[in-house]
Amino acid sequence: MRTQVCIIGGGPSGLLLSHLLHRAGVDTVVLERHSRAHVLSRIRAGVLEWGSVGLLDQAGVGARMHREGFVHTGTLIAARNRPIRIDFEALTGSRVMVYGQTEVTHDLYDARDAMGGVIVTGAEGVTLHGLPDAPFVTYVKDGTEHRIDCDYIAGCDGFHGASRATMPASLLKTFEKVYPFGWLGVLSETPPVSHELIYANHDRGFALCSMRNAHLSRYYLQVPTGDRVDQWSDAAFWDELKRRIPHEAADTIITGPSIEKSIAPLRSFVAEPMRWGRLFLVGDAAHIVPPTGAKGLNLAVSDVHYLSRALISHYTDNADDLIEGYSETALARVWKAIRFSWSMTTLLHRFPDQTDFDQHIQNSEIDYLEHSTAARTVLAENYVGLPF
Ligand code: RFL
Ligand code: PHB
Repeated sequence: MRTQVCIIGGGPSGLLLSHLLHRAGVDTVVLERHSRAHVLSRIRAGVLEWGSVGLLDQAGVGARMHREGFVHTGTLIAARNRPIRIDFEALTGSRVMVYGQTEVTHDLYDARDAMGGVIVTGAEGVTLHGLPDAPFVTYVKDGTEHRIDCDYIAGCDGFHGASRATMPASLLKTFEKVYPFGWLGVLSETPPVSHELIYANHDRGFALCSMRNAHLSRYYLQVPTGDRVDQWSDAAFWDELKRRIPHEAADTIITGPSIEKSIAPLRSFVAEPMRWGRLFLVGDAAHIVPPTGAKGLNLAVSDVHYLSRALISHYTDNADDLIEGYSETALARVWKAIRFSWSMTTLLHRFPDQTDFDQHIQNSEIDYLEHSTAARTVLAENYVGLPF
């Protein structure tokens, strides 16, 4: 088989890249290790920056998002039982869209199907060859080995994928910070406790109230590294959540059985560069952020913006300057989101080694946020998303 761009990974970044390229007349094949049902069962991101909304619209996949998603013009940061409203609309003129990653991925699979896009699911043993100059990819499907010759490879295969691992260690520089806690997430078929997200800083640890729709809520608790899901009964989860969120929310929250419960570790990670000859890294394959800033999926989307633009310029105008600049351009935006996600995480969590001094700094930062429009503007501008 031959294609122009072989895309490894059928998550949101791989599918969106494939769709944007196909609409511009560039041929792609997507290789996904898992089944479609598996990819669609992963409960992950919930918040889209307005720039991500725009790119999904541009790709022609925004109709259901605008019908079923929720536009949020602000969010609440609560500490010591006092919610501070960050008014995105007033502070930045922008907003965010609450629409689950599962739904985005669903819409992208439907759009790929409608255009006859080639997505190979259940592709095992995906291996990249011939880099940096003459790439081809091999994989095994149903016991048979296949080979795809291509001009370029887009590594959209997440943190544990094959693409980054193929880059020479002598070229790759990585930066990492592992946080000493994780997030325990619960999805429940209950109405959300608040019509805006609540990020709660509490002596017992961080908590987040989020949502998927009017009947589906998503909640998170900071838990120590090493905690297991089976240590957390539903009752224990709700009790702890109620202790950490503002009293008014705790008094009115509707609880119910969890339909999904999982623990995610928190880390910041960046791999540089994001290009090796004809291989590009995109999304979680190149960088990870702690979820506190709601940036992971949005960074994957902004990488896709830069890369699709570069590849379309190569195929339509024979110009390679955007390809040459891809890594530098994408990384400049990535590091700003890495910084913001780190600062939100530091502002809102309890660290095991936090001293009284550290605690005073955190308290005064929150105090500053409450009383300074400038501080709230900085937070809002980053949360709704810096421009592409
Ligand atoms: P994905 O989604 O991991 O997709 C990669 C795909 O590649 C496949 N794959 C392979 N295929 C073939 N061969 C191989 N060798 C392969 N190895 C892997 C995988 O099966 C998979 O289908 O990466 P992508 O597309 O870059 O998308 C990134 C986002 O998924 C991620 O950044 C977000 O989910 C992060 N995230 C959030 N981001 C936000 O923008 N806002 C949020 O509110 C938000 N909340 C979250 C989050 C992530 C979380 N967890 C669990 C990690 C909340 C949580 C709890
Ligand atoms: C979510 O709804 O899953 C979510 C929302 C905001 C975050 C992280 C996760 O910062």
